Amino acid sequence: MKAIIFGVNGQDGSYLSEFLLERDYEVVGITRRASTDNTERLKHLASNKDFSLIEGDVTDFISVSSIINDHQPDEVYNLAAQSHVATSFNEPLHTWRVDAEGPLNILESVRRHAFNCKFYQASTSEMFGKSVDKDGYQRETTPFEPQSPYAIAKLAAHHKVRIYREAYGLYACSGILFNHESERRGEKFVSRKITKWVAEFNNWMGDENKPFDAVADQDNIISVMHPDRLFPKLRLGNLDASRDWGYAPDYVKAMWLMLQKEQPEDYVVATGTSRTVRDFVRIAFDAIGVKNWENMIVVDPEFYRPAEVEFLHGDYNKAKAEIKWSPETSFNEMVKRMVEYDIEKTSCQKNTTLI
Ligand code: NDP
Ligand code: GDR
Repeated sequence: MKAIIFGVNGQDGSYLSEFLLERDYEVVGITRRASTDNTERLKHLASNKDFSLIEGDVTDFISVSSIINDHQPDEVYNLAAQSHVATSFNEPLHTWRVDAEGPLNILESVRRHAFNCKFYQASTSEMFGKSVDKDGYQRETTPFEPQSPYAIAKLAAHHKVRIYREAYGLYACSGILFNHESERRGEKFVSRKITKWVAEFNNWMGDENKPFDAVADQDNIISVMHPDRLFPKLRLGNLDASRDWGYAPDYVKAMWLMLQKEQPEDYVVATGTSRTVRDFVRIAFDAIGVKNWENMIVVDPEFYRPAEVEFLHGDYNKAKAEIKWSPETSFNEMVKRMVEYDIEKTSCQKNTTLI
């Protein structure tokens, strides 16, 4: 089997590549041209003979249609996106081109050149926006009420997938995935921003300041033992936003399972539990044994959004019943893994700098 992954060098693309290679797929990954190397998450796959990378950009129909025509894949996964919600308010046109026109370029290329191939689109819980069913969940039937240029572009793509399926009979489906994080998460998303800061803070404290021994002024944390040593506080936006957070390696399995069904359908992929950003911060600090974490953060309006999605809580019962998918990694375990990974990574970087 041959799979093409657009957005292969992102968080999900790297895990999906591993997942498919373990199942004896040939994987062709598409990355857009960058002036410096943007394949950090894929380094460990470089020597795999079944894995190759080629340049391509989803906004360029010629590039996309040549790739589909030349490779004649069995499955195509579109994970490529400008995926940062806050950025979409500043770059709405770019977001539209990548997140709405990009999927259309792929769908049309598949229809013209590889009609029998199966197509997966990365849809998102952001499409629900403010909309929640009376029982407090969002599911496949919940009306969409997007709150950002990102969510609107993704919703346009979501409907295009449905149209290509219903009008042309293409095997095309969308996974409506709720937030999922990992050690490979981009550093601008709140989860990784928190775990990276907590790890750096942990390493700054060092063994000499443990058990925790520091005071805080408005912007900095000050070592009691060495008052000349300062560490800038963690600056965050809305701490009350609530997200249904899962673990990315669990979620790429759901993408694949969807494409193994006889008939294409859309599925919600979530954990069924919702937690606030404040909860995330608390659990991350727990991992380093710090309790008085409220003194360590500053709420900074710079990180507020012009419009916010306050509450996401997914019902994944359809996926559980029809594709036998359930989340495997708990929220606490995921946060702990991310903090531990960042502690290791940060201390290695510190050592490298010293050398
Ligand atoms: P990432 O931001 O980590 O990855 C997105 C990828 O898309 C990157 O590899 C990026 O490449 C690539 N890309 C951006 N623009 C283009 C372009 N014009 N042509 C080709 N490739 C492009 O996102 P995730 O891995 O977290 O998410 C994967 C998909 O799932 C995205 O579509 C996202 O919107 C969606 N999603 C994610 C969720 C999550 O919680 N992670 C939840 C629901 C949906 P580059 O490195 O060059 O920027
Ligand atoms: P989200 O993820 O917008 O849900 O989109 P993000 O981690 O950016 O924000 C989650 C929530 O945290 C609040 N927040 C902050 N967010 C960021 N980035 N930085 C901060 O400092 C900060 N402080 C508080 C946000 O306001 C928000 O409420 C992610 C992306 O992966 C999308 O591509 C995907 O579609 C959705 O998840 C499901």
